[in-house]
Amino acid sequence: MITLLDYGAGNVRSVINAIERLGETVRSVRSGADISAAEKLVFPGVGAFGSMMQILHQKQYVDPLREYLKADRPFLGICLGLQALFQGSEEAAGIDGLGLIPGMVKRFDIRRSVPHIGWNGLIAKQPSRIFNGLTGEEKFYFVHSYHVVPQDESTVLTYTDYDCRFVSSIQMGNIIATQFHPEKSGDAGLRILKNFMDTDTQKVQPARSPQQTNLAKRIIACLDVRSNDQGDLVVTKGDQYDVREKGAVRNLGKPVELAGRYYTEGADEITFLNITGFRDFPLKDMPMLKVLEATSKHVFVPLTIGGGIRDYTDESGREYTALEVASAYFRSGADKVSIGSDAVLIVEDYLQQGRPSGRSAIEEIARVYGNQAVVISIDPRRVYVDSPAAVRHPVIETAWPGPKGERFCWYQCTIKGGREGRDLDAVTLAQVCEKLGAGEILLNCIDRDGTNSGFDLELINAVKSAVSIPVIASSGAGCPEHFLEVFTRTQAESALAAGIFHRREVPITTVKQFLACKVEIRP
Ligand code: 1PR
Repeated sequence: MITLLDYGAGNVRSVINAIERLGETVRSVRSGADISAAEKLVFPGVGAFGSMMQILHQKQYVDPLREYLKADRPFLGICLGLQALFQGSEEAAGIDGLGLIPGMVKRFDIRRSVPHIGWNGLIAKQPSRIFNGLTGEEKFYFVHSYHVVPQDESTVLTYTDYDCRFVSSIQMGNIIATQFHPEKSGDAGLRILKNFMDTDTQKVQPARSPQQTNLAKRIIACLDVRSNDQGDLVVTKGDQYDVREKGAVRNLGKPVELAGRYYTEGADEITFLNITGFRDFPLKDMPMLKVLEATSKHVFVPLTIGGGIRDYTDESGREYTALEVASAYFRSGADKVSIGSDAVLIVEDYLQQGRPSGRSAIEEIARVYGNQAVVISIDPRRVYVDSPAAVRHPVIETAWPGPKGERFCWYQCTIKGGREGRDLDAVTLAQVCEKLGAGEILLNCIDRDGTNSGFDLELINAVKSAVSIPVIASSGAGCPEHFLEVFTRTQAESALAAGIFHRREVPITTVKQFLACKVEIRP
């Protein structure tokens, strides 16, 4: 029996699913007494440090938790569940942590993108039972902007490199805590969870511990989902966003099945886009929530969901906030939500008012679930112009001139799945969204979508150089060489594809085999 400290902040479903997959039962903490009675306690912290500590205090969990830890009983902290063990965090000045380990939690002060999102390795500093069965070459999924800085090294279990060397897990007797997410780290992560639960397992060093680690470039499989004309929820795929062929919506498979296939083939992350979310209310008949629930039972890599994340009033006049919609997705197994159309409207409002509203979906969701949980999906289209002076948007000189030989273009944002162009460019959108608290950009390109002609490197370079958050390059992948191109000619942290995977033209395994030894990837 595993006791789970769920304080209601985010996606604990994945942790429950992972533990259940390993044959254990999970009981959630309902009172401080449950903590005291636990045999093995798992604390998957989610969200922001300040709100986590406030909720722990409100629920009167702090004292029983401190007692439990002081008694050196089996404990696994994950992400914020590691940070909570320290004295405090730069994320929440003046708010004390549990103070078990002397030291502080600090924000990354580095030249690379923050949050640190993706798969990275571990450098072992002491033997541990959690290394059992691992080779040492595995990578694990991280997503965080802050890292722990203990006063001395005695508790350090592993280090990880990301422009600096930081502590990625600690061990102190029976207390183990990781900055990475074992529940989102595929088979290697499940192995770590199992090793934690098997308290009799011996402490070992991994067979090989790397001298240094590198963040892997991520390969993401994207499933555009909508109802077809028969009312079935299907994975579809458009050509430049047109998903109909001979009048009917293309049907490329069932969402849960396909996600399972991509997990097995080695996808580093899976994204679902509910492409008609702009007109349907996602919480109405809730098919996407069911898709997420079912997927997260057998897919142990990060899941992102997009489509329809905005404020909404239903037929009976009941109002829902974007935060409520996002919360329903997180509870169903999503790790990140992606906001498309609403982000454009939010940025338009910001530019008009000259300041943030403080209440936009981006700000609200980032405040509760953390910046890393908010992805902005941009659907831009090229607009060619004769000269940079022709428009007031940032313009690039392009190597692919327009139909009339125009040498310049800008990238116009669209909403409602590309149906409506707005007077806003993709670079400005990305910059403002970062300011408002977005943690990552999913950069589509309508011109390249479904064309198999390669990613729009000019677009990716323009947006990537304007922001300091990670960028997912999307649209146009047709062969493994396109992934190499996007990873060597742009700074994009990850690349997403749909059509080539759905049609089995190029499996994910082939992309990874091709990239191995050329760029850092998760094996
Ligand atoms: O606006 O917040 O409701 O979100 C709607 C979401 O649905 C947005 O993220 C938007 O990108 C997406 N979407 C809307 N309509 C379509 C469509 O195709 N008709 N799909 C659509 C976007 C782009 C990618 C695609 C890549 C890779 N599709 O998802 O997977 O372009 O494709 P490829 O590798 O085959 O070239 P909101």
